[in-house]
Amino acid sequence: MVTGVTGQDGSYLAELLLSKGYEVWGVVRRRSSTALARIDHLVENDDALDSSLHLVNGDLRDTGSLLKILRQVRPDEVYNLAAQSDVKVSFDLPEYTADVTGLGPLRILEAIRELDLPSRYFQASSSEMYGLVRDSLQSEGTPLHPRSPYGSAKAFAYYTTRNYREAYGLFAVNGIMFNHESPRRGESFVTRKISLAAARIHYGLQETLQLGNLDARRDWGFAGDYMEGAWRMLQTDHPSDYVLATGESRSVREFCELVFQEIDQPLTWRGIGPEEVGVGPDGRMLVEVNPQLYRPTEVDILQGDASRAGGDLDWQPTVSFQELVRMMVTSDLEVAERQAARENSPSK
Ligand code: NAP
Ligand code: G4F
Repeated sequence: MVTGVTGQDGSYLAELLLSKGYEVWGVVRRRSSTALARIDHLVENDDALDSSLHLVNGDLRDTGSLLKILRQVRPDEVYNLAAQSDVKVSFDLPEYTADVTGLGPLRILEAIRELDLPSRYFQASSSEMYGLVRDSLQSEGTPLHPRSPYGSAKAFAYYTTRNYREAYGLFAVNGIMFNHESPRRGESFVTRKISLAAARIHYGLQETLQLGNLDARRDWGFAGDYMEGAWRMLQTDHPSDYVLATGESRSVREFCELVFQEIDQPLTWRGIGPEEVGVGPDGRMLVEVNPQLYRPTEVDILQGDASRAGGDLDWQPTVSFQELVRMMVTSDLEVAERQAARENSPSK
């Protein structure tokens, strides 16, 4: 059972599980329009695979739906990837975020316990919980200091997962995942926002890119690698929590620089703080800072130590930072090319 199957991670995890011959039950919440873009290829290929993907209606805010699915499916493994996962949005929707991202996991764990299922449970925990970081490299033992309603909700879910393991003996684990990206990343997250904007600028569809804090640093890896790690965590003999990270930290500014290099528009930075802009080789302003995109409290730097996952799970990231940037820009150039073709089509 995979919650959040329509999200970035859910699509990679569903692919991985199907390739291993699993029968996958993906939980989908009700939308007024389809939200299946990321898994369309899996649904369509259903017949071509030995295993299969079933989609069921459910919502992390609705205990009854979770109980019904768990009772019907009796899954061997539950991957809880669903969340209101946007940190900035969590400041605007704190109660909603606490409900989905914090209480949602509790509802699933309580249902597993209530139904007395032997299901193994994976919780998508987040490096955002470290917040105001206490160690230069964050590992499983680093104290938590959340800096957003999202981080606080994830911390509640993290402790709840541990408590259900200790109190009731459930096989319940936290993957403490640092930022991971891909061409399927949601467009509001900074990496995808940059790669898509650069591609659109390349095709003349957009003039400039507005960003918030350019100095924030993140440990960015490839989403597919992190879902391999999630799967490995449920195949161990003893349930335990693991950090998944690359160990490298880069700034938003560095990410921007590499992306614009990929489209042959190397940036030069001018000005400081809210006045800072990034200009292209011909002096055109391509990037500008918009202070409205700053957060009330920021997580300045994240850099993870995944050596425990390396030792116990034999897990390593396989995609470098440069490869990740190239992968995202290549994909978004194709997206923007299609958008440009539509803009220029005579029928428009
Ligand atoms: P994502 O693309 O935002 O996907 C979130 C998924 O949750 C979507 O399928 C969404 O459905 C679903 N969802 C949201 N609210 C729901 C609700 N009330 N009931 C049921 N489903 C709901 O996130 P992601 O990047 O794949 O991340 C997956 C998980 O890992 C999340 O829990 C996230 O917080 C966590 N995480 C992510 C990262 C990262 O860097 N990506 C790092 C650490 C932890 P719709 O498609 O209908 O919106
Ligand atoms: O891409 P972001 O929105 O990701 P953030 O806040 O690190 O959260 C992501 O990673 C977490 C793991 O650490 C996940 F748990 C969470 O679900 C999500 O996937 O922002 C990254 C950084 C921030 O410091 C932000 O202030 O980029 C900075 N930033 C600068 N300009 C921007 C922008 N972020 C966004 N989204 N949009 C901007 O224009």
